[in-house]
Amino acid sequence: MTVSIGILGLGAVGTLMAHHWQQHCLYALTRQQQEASCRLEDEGSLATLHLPAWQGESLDWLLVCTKAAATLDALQLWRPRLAAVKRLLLLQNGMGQHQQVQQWLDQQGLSCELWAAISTEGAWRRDDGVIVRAGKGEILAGRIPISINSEKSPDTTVTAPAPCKTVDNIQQYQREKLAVNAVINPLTALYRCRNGELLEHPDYYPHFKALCAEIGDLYQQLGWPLAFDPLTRISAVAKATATNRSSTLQDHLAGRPDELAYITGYLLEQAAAATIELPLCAQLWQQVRGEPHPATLRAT
Ligand code: KPL
Repeated sequence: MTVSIGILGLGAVGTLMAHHWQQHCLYALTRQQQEASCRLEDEGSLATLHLPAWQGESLDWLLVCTKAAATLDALQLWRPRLAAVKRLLLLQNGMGQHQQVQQWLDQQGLSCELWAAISTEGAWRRDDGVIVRAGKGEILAGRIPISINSEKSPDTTVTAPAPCKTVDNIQQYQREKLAVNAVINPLTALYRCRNGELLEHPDYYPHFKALCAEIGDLYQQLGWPLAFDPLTRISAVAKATATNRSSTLQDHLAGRPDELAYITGYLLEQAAAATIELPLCAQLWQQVRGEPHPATLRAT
């Protein structure tokens, strides 16, 4: 079935998704409110898609692939047209932004459903602007069950367009991915190294191991079940993505704001709310940001 999908944030992930969904009716939501060309190189062949600018046509899905911290500002820009959107699907790293978006939707009296997605697909932007697909992975999507004002009960037969796989408990998968990102992303940013070096370097590995243990303990104390041993799983991800620069390191190298507020920062907030100490995460935040996280200041 063809569905109508708007894409907000046509970076590496947004472009990859546009190509996945090219049989659907796609629209671009760009800052300039113009059509967009999305170039993707996959296994050596280059394909270009032209997406018309969204003029407010009704959308089954609005995919948001901006950085987590930019989500609300980006949505605010499109506020006058959001009544035409049935579902918002946030495909981003980190956690915490979903609650902010839901609160904002409720304040605005908007009843579109909120969905989250996580992806293990790999893509990066080459200097010439072409997005290069770096690795095939899985995209999981699910409804976020946190709407406060939603009057009608959600239609549980809805599934996100393939290749997204719709799951009931997206929060569980988000937390699992968060554990991975909370180790690899800040450490690679601190040491300015590729993911695989965390396992090999005699100074980085003890830090990596200790952080996996701290995050595993936190999850246990918060009652967040993990379907894996953190050290084993996070080591496997670092190995599988050994030559990658993490998204946080890429942000730092490019001078862009990173998403650590929604990764390490989110864990520090959760820990502080439950009066749990998280010394390594707090220290990492301080080392990477040059100042303590507000949640650790509140705790002292
Ligand atoms: O998701 C990632 C990221 O860089 O944000 C990992 C899994 C760490 C791969 O680089």
